[in-house]
Amino acid sequence: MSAQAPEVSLPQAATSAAPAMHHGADVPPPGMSVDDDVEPEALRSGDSPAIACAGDGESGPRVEVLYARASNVPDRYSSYLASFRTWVGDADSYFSASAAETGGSRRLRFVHNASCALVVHNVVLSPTGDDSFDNTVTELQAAGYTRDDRRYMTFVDANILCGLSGFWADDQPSLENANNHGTLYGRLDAGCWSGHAFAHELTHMLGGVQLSAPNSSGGSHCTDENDIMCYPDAPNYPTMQTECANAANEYRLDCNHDDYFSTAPAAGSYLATHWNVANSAFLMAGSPALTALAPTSGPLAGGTVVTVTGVNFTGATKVTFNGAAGTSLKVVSPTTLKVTAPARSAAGVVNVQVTTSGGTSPANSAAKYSYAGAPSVSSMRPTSGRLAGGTVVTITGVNFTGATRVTFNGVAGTALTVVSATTLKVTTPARTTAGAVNVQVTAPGGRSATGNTAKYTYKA
Ligand SMILES: [Ca+2]
Ligand SMILES: [Ca+2]
Ligand SMILES: [Ca+2]
Ligand SMILES: [Ca+2]
Ligand SMILES: [Zn+2]
Ligand SMILES: [Zn+2]
Repeated sequence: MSAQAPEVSLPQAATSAAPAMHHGADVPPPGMSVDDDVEPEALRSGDSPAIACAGDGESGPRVEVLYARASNVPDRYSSYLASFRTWVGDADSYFSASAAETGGSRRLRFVHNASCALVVHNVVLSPTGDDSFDNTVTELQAAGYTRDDRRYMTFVDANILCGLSGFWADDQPSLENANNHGTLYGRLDAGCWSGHAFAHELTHMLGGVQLSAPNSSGGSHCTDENDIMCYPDAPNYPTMQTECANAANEYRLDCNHDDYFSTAPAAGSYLATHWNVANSAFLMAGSPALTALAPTSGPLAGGTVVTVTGVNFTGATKVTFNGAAGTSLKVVSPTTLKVTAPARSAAGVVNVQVTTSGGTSPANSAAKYSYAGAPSVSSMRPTSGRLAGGTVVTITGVNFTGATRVTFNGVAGTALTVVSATTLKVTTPARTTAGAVNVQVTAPGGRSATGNTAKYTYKA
């Protein structure tokens, strides 16, 4: 029996002016055929992928999963439910791993129950409801699966085709893109039930691969393998180019992240200027998280440019220091940003948090910034020494933690050792003329003032 299904028309979204796209049913991935049912796959212990919990499990744009069979076909819902959840979890993990390749994080947002388990509806079609994609869509619509913020993916218990799904030929980068809202339906038949086929059909329903993409196949797929969405499809049957040779890349979206999915497209690149599935409303950006700050402290006056390292910084809108927003925020990459610390009235350690559309980073030990009071020198011993230098002076005062420099009339001493917040040792530099000089300590809180308690005398 041929795997070829008749061409089908996809439902037109009445609210969109974009032209609808349709193509023939996808051919089965290697090792699968339309006629041979995939065996149930139990939830794998240990590495069983779980979908992400998202809010109430229902509101907003979501992927909604169904099992459907014709009324004259035996019900295999219960024997496959765990498998459906495993395959869908696999598909979600492919999105997540693909986002991580460019320093980002994306999870699919599903309809789930109160325990965060994937909801899989059990739908009975008429005896002809499984005969074609159009029939299935018509019956699902009649059954009320018509929310305009859904991607309905149905595991159909039939052997008519491999997979087929709706897709809009709309490559505009705006979030108003037709692929980002409205209702679309996808169908996976029993010979192709798998995480790979689920991710493939769902990616079509999220807008990949547009015909304008650099490596377009000419038929809503791509030519730069290995890739979930690339294969030599109709009508051109193009020659594939192996640009991502790793076999695992057959389970990743967009080899080289240049055609339909990148969490961090370069400015001016194709995906920065056309529809990018990574921006889909049906995906959740991971929350930002911090791993390091540099420097980790600065003066109460603020003004310190802090480099923040972590993940998921794309689109960061705010960086706060104990709740007060920093200024001059510049997102350098998904993993690095720069921000200028605001002023603060009291010394102390504060939490630094980054906010993006994916959430606000949690407070953690790597995200602490210390506001230091200005250092001040109250005494030193000895208070005098030779012109040749080399005298070890013990200086007493406050706010010495993190001190980097002690100067004698502007010339740095050597062998600086910060003993405590109130004590440091430094070796005097040489000097040519005798007399008293100012001693100043530079620490995160600034530079100590000059004064009578901060004088050192060079003796001839
Ligand atoms: Ca039938
Ligand atoms: Ca390429
Ligand atoms: Ca492929
Ligand atoms: Ca590509
Ligand atoms: Zn066609
Ligand atoms: Zn396809």
